Amino acid sequence: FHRGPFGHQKDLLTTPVSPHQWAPSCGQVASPASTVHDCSLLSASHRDPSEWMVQLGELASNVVFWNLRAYVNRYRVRDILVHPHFSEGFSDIALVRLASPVSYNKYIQPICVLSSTFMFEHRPDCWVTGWGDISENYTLLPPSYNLQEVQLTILNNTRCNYLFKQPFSRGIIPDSMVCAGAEDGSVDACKGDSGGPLVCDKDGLWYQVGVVSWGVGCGRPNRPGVYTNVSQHFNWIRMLISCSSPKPG
Ligand code: 4AZ
Repeated sequence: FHRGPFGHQKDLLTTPVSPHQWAPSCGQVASPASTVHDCSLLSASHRDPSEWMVQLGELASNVVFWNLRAYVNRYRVRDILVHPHFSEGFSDIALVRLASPVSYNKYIQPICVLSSTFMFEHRPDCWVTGWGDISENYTLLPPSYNLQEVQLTILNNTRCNYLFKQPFSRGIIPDSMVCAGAEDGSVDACKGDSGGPLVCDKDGLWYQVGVVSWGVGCGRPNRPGVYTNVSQHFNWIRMLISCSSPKPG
């Protein structure tokens, strides 16, 4: 189990990302959006588009002199496309298209997307990152300024629906969503992490498997985090990623 520099804080769900762990391969981990294409980022559709100012390559959210750091880049948003099937708990995914192509560097890299998540189930090398709350019980404290990360596992939907059924509800996880975490609740995303990526390393390449969407609290036993299943939206993503604006008229 990987721990960041403050990993002794066992009561917290996530630990800070340290820059030396930020080793890029095919795809890099970013939050609350991830680069899937030269001009396109993935996020959650329940994020308010008017909040958006795209800043890539960031680890700390409290840095004022962002433009003094060589690896950080800012981009204007061309448009934000919300999935047509989006509703509460379904297809919670949005494509943020940028006005200009991203210039990649050591810390800003595109992430890969596969048309199936099957191969990532039960693998130990999946991670979620974000600047959201570090515990359901710490919501009155400001969340960490440093990007947080935690290693978790992908559950299949049959298992996840079984867990959510206990003790009274019905299975509520559709195929457009995927669950991840730990059945004992020791690791999870939390409020404010929404829109960020759930990524898995396979043979040295990073793949985006999920987008942080919702949960029942954070870090509760038998209540894994619920993520948008990115692979289920593969064709939608592929159809819409582009760098050029549609011609007027
Ligand atoms: C949220 O409200 C949220 N435990 C995101 C993830 C989880 C819970 C809440 C998962 O943004």
